[in-house]
Amino acid sequence: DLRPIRSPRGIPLLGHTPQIPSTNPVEYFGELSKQFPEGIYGMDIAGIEQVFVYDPDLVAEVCDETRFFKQIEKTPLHHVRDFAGAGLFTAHQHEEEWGMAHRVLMPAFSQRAMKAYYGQMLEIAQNLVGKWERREGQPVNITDDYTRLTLDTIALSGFGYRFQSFDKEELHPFLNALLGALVESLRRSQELPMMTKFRKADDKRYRENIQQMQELVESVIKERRQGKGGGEEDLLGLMLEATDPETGKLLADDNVRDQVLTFLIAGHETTSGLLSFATYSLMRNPHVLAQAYAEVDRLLPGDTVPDYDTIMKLDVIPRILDETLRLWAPIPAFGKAPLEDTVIGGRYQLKKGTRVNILEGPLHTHPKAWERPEEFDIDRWLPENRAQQHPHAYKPFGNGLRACIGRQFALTEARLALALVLQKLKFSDTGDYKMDVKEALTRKPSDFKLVVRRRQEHQ
Ligand code: MNH
Repeated sequence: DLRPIRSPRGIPLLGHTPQIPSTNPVEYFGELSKQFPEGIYGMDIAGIEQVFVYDPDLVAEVCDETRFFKQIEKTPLHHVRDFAGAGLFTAHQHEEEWGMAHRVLMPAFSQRAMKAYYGQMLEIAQNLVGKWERREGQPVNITDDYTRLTLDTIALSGFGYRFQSFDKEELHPFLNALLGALVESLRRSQELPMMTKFRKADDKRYRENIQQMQELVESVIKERRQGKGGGEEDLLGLMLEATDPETGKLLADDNVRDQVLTFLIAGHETTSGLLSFATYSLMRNPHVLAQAYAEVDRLLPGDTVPDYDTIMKLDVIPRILDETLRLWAPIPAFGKAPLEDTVIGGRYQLKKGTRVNILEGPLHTHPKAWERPEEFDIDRWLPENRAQQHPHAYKPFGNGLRACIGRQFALTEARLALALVLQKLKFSDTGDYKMDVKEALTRKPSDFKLVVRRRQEHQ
């Protein structure tokens, strides 16, 4: 009882390529999903047949690792390899580099390991709050400052390197180079290769941006080799000194470089987006904000400096983060491909290697799995309600072996930052901000400003 996978109307020869917007393509894919309530549709983009899924039961099949894997070819990640190489995020499943780095680094990302980074996380979170306290009554660019926070945090706790982003008015040039490179790699994945060849000036800029990022990484590694900063136990220490238990080998130097760049990128973009969307959601849901303030005032009265154990006792703030990741997943889609020709949902045929995109926006709001899907409701994440959830309707950290390795890191960092911010500050939205999402590989609110004030009267 096979059925064709339906598609929006396209153009002969060009397929759907011309209709994909150059900005926020995933948002566009999400819009299209409304035309296909069966939870799946297909498109032909730049000569590649792609399938989009968001029905939770279809997603459950695509997340079955005996049948599907993370394929790099035919996805934007293929181009991201131009700068992230065989780092964990962009490595092919069969590349030795993936297994080695995964085994060497996994222990460094357990919840227990987070205690070791806590001091550095706290120091940078205090820098953020300190900056905002000094801006009393003024508008601050929320997303930019959360980006300073997350970049400085991963660099310091992972590599013992200090960006000192809060000392500067401008964001670090690394971030400009990164954004330029990400945008170009995404663009390349959406056009025919012959089009890329014509864009000579863009190619030159692309190479320069990549070189700039790699130079920074080289200097991070060089500082370590000269014995400056960090410890043997941090990510960089492990990568330089730990042997892989399976092969008995050390990571190669050029792979260490790729991993450091991967972590600098993957370790900050997403968490900054999460904190920005969480702050936005709190502004829009004052009853939830009130719950968060009550929790912070109970666990962190006055000027109490939060310790690790207190952060782990938080309950409202983690549920705010869970719900934010449902409605505003910073990585809005991820790709899988069938290992062999297969059929999903008992009716949709997929050829081996077909690019299947899981669309998190439509999945996380699918009526089959979520009641009042558009409502920001943190009680969905109470243990008794969590237990009732569809097991494959929530994938903000991806799936399986290739799911996010940094999940505990991100959630620990975000809990702490939000707790400290709410302990000291209140926001007002004098500019009446309208959500304006910008997608690169991740998505974040663009130009999101709020006025910050101290909560002195509470202390
Ligand atoms: Mn993270 C993979 C989301 C924070 C490092 N991350 C993924 C994937 C998603 C994801 C989704 C899977 C992508 C895919 O299947 O192609 N990550 C997030 C989100 C946050 C996040 C939503 C914050 C919120 N990630 C972090 C942090 C780090 C990190 C923080 C590092 C400190 N993530 C990674 C790495 C991978 C990854 C590395 C690739 C893992 C692998 O394939 O082995």
